[in-house]
Amino acid sequence: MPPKQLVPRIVTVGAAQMGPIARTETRRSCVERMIAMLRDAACKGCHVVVFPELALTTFFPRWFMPDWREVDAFFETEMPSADVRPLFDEAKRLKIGFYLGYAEKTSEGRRFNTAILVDREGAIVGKYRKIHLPGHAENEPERPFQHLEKRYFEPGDIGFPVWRTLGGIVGMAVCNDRRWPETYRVMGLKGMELMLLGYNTPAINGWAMVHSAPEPEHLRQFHNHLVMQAGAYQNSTWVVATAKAGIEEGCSLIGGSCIVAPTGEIVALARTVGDELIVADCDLSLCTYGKETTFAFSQHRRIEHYGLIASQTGVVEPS
Ligand code: CDV
Repeated sequence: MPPKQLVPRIVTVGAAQMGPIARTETRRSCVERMIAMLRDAACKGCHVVVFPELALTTFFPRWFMPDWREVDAFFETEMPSADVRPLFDEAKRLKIGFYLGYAEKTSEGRRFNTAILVDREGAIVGKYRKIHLPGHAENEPERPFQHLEKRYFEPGDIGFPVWRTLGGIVGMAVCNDRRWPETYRVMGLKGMELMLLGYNTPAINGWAMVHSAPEPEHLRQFHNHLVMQAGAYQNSTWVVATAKAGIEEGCSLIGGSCIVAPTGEIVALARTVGDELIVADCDLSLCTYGKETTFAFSQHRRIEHYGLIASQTGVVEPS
């Protein structure tokens, strides 16, 4: 019998890395930059484009702002807003879906670090709210800059959904989520074939600076890729990760936007720390091999030994 052939399912994906966004830069200006990359993506045949985390403003958690009115100026209360509507319109005209990260304030006054998935017809088909919020909740003036995500956002309240769209099963995550194996595994257990993610990662760790434990920048980039390559391989999924990069308000953000295959190999990598589109033809049928062999979850997982993962947060050492 001839070997069973898998039918290719190609999704052409763009990671639209953004260079720095100044504190004074308007949403309209950010949207113009995104539209320029969307048009480039259309020329390159993209079906979907991934923009960064908090792509409509500067990365504002780096500042302590005692006045919540100042904080709220960075949040969206509707999506699309009038400023963001041109992005939706152009994407629909070009028939390109997109992932967009932004700060969401709900009608009940709750604040989340959110990403939406918009399909090729311009409809919002998915929403994810960042679950793993790094940083701290109080002002720590001894740091060179703040990382106040725990102050400005609540942890996401909608779990890790996945969606049937783009001819496959698609999941989303935001920045720090990529460092946690649970993120990939929960969506891997729902059959995820393509994970979309945006990030803002400072090139230095503010805590390490204060505690004289500097982490060289090359390690920051190494860990960025390490976690996503491992997550992709161990769940046999594509991962598309888009940075906001470069020197933003005096704070250096790593680039390194990349597209990772289900083998764990990086197949496209940004070269700059500015606005840059990288593209890859992601064949979702390539996920099948890992999902049916080494990582055939139903055959090999031993859940009777995994209970601690979902019942205990911190370390409990043996007595
Ligand atoms: N925006 C982020 O979540 N940034 C974190 C930094 C603070 C470590 C990250 O995991 O990249």
